[in-house]
Amino acid sequence: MNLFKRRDAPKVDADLAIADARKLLERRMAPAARRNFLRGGLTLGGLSLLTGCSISDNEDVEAVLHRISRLNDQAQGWLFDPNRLAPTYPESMITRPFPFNAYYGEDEVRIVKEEGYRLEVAGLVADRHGWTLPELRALAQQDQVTRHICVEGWSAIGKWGGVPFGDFLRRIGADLGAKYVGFKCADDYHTSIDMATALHPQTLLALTYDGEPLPPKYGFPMKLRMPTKLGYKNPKHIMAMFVTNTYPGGYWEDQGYNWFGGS
Ligand SMILES: Nc1nc2c(c(=O)[nH]1)N[C@H]1C(S)=C(S)[C@@H](COP(=O)(O)O)O[C@H]1N2
Ligand SMILES: [Mo]
Repeated sequence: MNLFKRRDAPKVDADLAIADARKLLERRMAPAARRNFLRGGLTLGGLSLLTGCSISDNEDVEAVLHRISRLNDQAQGWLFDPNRLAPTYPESMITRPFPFNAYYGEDEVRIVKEEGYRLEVAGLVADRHGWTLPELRALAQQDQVTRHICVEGWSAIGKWGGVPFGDFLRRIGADLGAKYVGFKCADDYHTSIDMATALHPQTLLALTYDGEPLPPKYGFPMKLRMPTKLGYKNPKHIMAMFVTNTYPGGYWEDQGYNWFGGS
């Protein structure tokens, strides 16, 4: 249920947004209302009435679509089941080679050195000390073979290992009632996620790929791996994370990609 599916369409796509909003609204309607609704065509104007996102004279379509996207975030948040697990796969199904993707080419992959590296921890947490990689490797680890889905139209199965992120958040005394966890990366990437997903049992602070330390192209020294979210929500080369109640947005999210980004 993602509003904005195309990377090369920086402006939000009205048809996609309407189709998506329609699905969303239908789900929340009584059956009788749904029949009427399906008979009539849905327009941006109609949508604005239904969602309470009014299109005033000086508010452009872009702004309305943005508000619909935020409504979509809220609905996805409500629909997200913190106990439902994403599918896992046998190792024989791993996609080889696993695709590389970033907002730049593979020849520009950021090289982060292990020496001197410390994962910065900030915001609503009790213990803000920075973590070295050996310290993170000493915590209990978990492996998963899951599917990564990119909005650019490909998906691939991979194997990641690392620290269950919920364990890490509890360990650092994070405010688990806060709304967001944000991430800053070694490139100009940044993103943020909802706390329910941060605490999901399959959300991993991934230190390995296919049993080896995460190679630079897949995000050394670490990435956040979430099989319940689309590829762009999974930050690579994490340098800092913070817990906050202030909406942090993200690299693609600020350009119109849906923020919740669940798959
Ligand atoms: N730091 C950083 N993280 C990132 C990106 C990026 O450009 N920079 N791209 C995202 C997107 S759109 C995808 S599909 C995945 C690709 O991860 P992979 O190279 O391991 O396949 O990384 C995500 N995380
Ligand atoms: Mo992606």
